[in-house]
Amino acid sequence: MLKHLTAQDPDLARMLRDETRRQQDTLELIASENIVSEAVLEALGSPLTNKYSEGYPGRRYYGGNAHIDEIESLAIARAKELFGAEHANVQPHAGSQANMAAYLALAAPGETILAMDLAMGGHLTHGSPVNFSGKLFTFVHYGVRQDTHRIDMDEVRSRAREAKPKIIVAGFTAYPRTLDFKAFREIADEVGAYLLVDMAHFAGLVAGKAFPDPIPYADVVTTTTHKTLRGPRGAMILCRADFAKKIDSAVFPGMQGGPLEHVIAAKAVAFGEALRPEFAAYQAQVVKNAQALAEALQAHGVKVVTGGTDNHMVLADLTELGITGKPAVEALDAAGITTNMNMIPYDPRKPMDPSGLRLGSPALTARGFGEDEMRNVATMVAQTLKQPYDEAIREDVRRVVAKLCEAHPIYPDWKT
Ligand code: DSN
Repeated sequence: MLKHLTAQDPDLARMLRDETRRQQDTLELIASENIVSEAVLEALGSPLTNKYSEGYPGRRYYGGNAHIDEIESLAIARAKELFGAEHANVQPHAGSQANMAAYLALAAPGETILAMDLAMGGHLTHGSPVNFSGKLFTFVHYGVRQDTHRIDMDEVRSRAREAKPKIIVAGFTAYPRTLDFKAFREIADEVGAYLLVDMAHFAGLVAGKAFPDPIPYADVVTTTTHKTLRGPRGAMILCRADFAKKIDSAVFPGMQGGPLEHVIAAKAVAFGEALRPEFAAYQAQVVKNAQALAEALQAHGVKVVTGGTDNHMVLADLTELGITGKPAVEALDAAGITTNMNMIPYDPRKPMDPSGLRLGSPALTARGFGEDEMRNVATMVAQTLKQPYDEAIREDVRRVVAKLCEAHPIYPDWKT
């Protein structure tokens, strides 16, 4: 592996191997990350990166696209089959671009969009003032109830009635429960809004039938392809046939230039994998593993937001442990466990050192971890959070982490 890179650029080759080794030797608990197959990696590292193919299959602005057309058409066909969607655009480079294209297709700059507040579990592109979304559109937000920390559809309805948005967005980055798409649809219909579902976090669960299906209810669905869906870093947009032209024009020429066809090929590979029956078994295990993690953390005295999870993530509330998000991430990192700090609902602290820690099960489940191993992981997380600077505990945790990682290897070909 890396024969040419090692000869030509040994420094970079070393860095690449170091990162691959870090992935092998640590426990990845970031809820938005995953471990792709070697087949996905091969498509990503292919000569397809050389090609310009602005436009869409059969309608390109450059010659030489016969094979690229075949590849992109395959990705589109597989995406449609996987989600039962009428139309798919597989070109968005990332989730932010997918959301930008969807907003621009459905609303004019300045118009109103209703979405989940970032501080309550939404996303930067759901109208944060520092993001293009908050600068270009007028966002209003719903959150979660203070007593249950769950979305209250009555609140969504009253916000929608007040604001009369052009678009209602359903989707989250830090909410450990499912969404009621039927209720979102009813509210959208009542106020004459489009319903946009951003399923970036739970797309894989939807494909594996481990989460409610938004496709029958939404006008447009955006998603990344690299989270629970377990494909390459990138995104796509699914929509009803009557929105196809608007969505395609919003992506190109509206917002992007040449598509990344090597990434689109890798998306096709990942969609092919997701169409196999074992993918549903993987997604069911992702949820079971997150639930085992949540239960075991609570048994160790770590509070989790909403008291559990219905999806792939657990949001720990560190308030009662006397540690905040930033040192918690650093202590876990030092023990070989990778996580991210996160705001919890009604967090009195700031995003750079909030009161929460977000944990997820997709990557460890991809490595073959089951519920017993997740309970073991929960014990180590709890020990570290309670005694973050205890060297003996850190050493013990590191030893168990090393054993677990060795038992679940990734990318054996990349060692050399
Ligand atoms: N950065 C992603 C996440 O971690 O949830 C969202 O874009």
